[in-house]
Amino acid sequence: MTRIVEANFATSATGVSDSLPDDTSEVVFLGRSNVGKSSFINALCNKKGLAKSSSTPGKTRLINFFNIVFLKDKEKFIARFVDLPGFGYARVSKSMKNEWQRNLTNFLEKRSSIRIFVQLLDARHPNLEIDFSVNELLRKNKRGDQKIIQIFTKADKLNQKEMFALKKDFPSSIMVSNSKKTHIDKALELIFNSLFFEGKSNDNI
Ligand SMILES: Nc1nc2c(ncn2[C@@H]2O[C@H](COP(=O)(O)OP(=O)(O)OP(=O)(O)O)[C@@H](O)[C@H]2O)c(=O)[nH]1
Ligand SMILES: [Mg+2]
Repeated sequence: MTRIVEANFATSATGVSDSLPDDTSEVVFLGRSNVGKSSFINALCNKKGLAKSSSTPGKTRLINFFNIVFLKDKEKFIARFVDLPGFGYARVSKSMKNEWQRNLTNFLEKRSSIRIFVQLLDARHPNLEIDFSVNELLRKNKRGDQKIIQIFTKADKLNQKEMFALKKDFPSSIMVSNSKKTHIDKALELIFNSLFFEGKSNDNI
């Protein structure tokens, strides 16, 4: 079993230029505003309030870095989690929105320490245009040493029939609930293995 034994906030940045030195492998969490990125980080780390979450979309406005220590078979592994502002948040001014989007895209393309892109999608809305375009952007720009992992959040909001249909459409994705803590361990295992063990294996999409 893999566990996160240490998780601490490191710093915030607005883009590549004021980010930490890129000396540690990073897992970035991205997706639409309010999809549950910050809550997912807290669930993975089993640490409430580590990343600030809120029912108001647009809570995370900066790029937030967390120092993470995994423990697997008595061995420690070091990484960083990166909580990003959400895409597609409407209630900010247009110029601010464009600047965010540009900064974020620039960060995803230029930040050399990113190893894993964890793309989060809302289990209730699996086919949104904005998620497809983010996925396109990632696939087009990702380097050979980078992977994309797709995870659906808010699985607790689906009934059995809806869950069955989602699994049929996305057979290799993981469906988690941050509030009910379901399949968090499965997601953690996938992230850990992709980060440290799988070499250049395929994305889960
Ligand atoms: N029912 C349910 N609610 C969730 C889940 N994950 C997150 N939420 C709720 O969704 C809201 C948004 O969660 P955040 O973690 O702040 O979302 P975010 O993607 O970080 O949002 P931004 O920082 O605005 O981009 C909060 O009210 C959470 O409690 C989940 O798996 N199930
Ligand atoms: Mg957030």
